Amino acid sequence: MPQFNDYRHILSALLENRFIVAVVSSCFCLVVFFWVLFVKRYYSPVRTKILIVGRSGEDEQPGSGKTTLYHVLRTGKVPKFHSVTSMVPNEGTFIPQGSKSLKEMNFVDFPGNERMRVELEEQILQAKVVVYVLDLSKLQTDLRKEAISLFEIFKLLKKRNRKAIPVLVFCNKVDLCENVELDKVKNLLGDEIMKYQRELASAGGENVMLATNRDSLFACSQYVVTFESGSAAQGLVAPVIQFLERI
Ligand SMILES: Nc1nc2c(ncn2[C@@H]2O[C@H](COP(=O)(O)OP(=O)(O)O)[C@@H](O)[C@H]2O)c(=O)[nH]1
Ligand SMILES: [Mg+2]
Repeated sequence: MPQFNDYRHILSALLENRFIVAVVSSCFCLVVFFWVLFVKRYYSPVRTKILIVGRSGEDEQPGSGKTTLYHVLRTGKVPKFHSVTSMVPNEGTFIPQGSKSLKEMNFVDFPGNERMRVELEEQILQAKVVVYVLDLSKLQTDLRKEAISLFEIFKLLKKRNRKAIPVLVFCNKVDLCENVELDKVKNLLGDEIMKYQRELASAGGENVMLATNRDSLFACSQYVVTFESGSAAQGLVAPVIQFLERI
């Protein structure tokens, strides 16, 4: 059996060889470097990111209200700006106005433009919460488009393998609607997404089956979806704040 002294001799012989010392210390530096990167990515404050997503305006139609919601959360006031479909995310760290218990959070109002898909994927991987803003006043006419948009978000969320992320579907513009029944909205959207994924699968698309039924579509190991309603332009965003307070 080799004795302690033998190991000491081997070690001092190795340390005398500068090449070996250089290789070992480079490896050590590399390991530390990757470890720091890993810790930064998975445990940094970035994970307090509240990502606001949803469809943007198209063909002269207004967007769902993401930027309005962002401003109401930030300032407590309804913005007096003309809606422009942006290609740049709005980002800020603040305590949402109207909350007594929340700490500072990093909010990102992410434009729903198709061309920003790669960036959206990156944002979703880093998010702590996703708030999907849906224009309830156009749900009947835009049901398929909303279903596709939400399907794409769920697909990206499925790529996460950490703890389930809370997703809020904020049914916005209730001031333009009568008799809002959130269960009905959830069922309508759920059925349309299921229909869409079946169509994709029968057209030969790969990896498009998100879920086999509506329940597992809205709650799985990667995300859990809650539905709330309100009106950003009327300053009625308390359900969003209460949702953030619960998580
Ligand atoms: N009636 C009504 N209009 C809203 C509401 N929220 C936003 N809007 C309007 O919808 C338009 C698009 O809003 P915006 O926040 O720019 O949408 P985004 O493209 O999703 O960022 C603007 O004219 C807003 O004033 C709401 O709750 N009710
Ligand atoms: Mg916007």
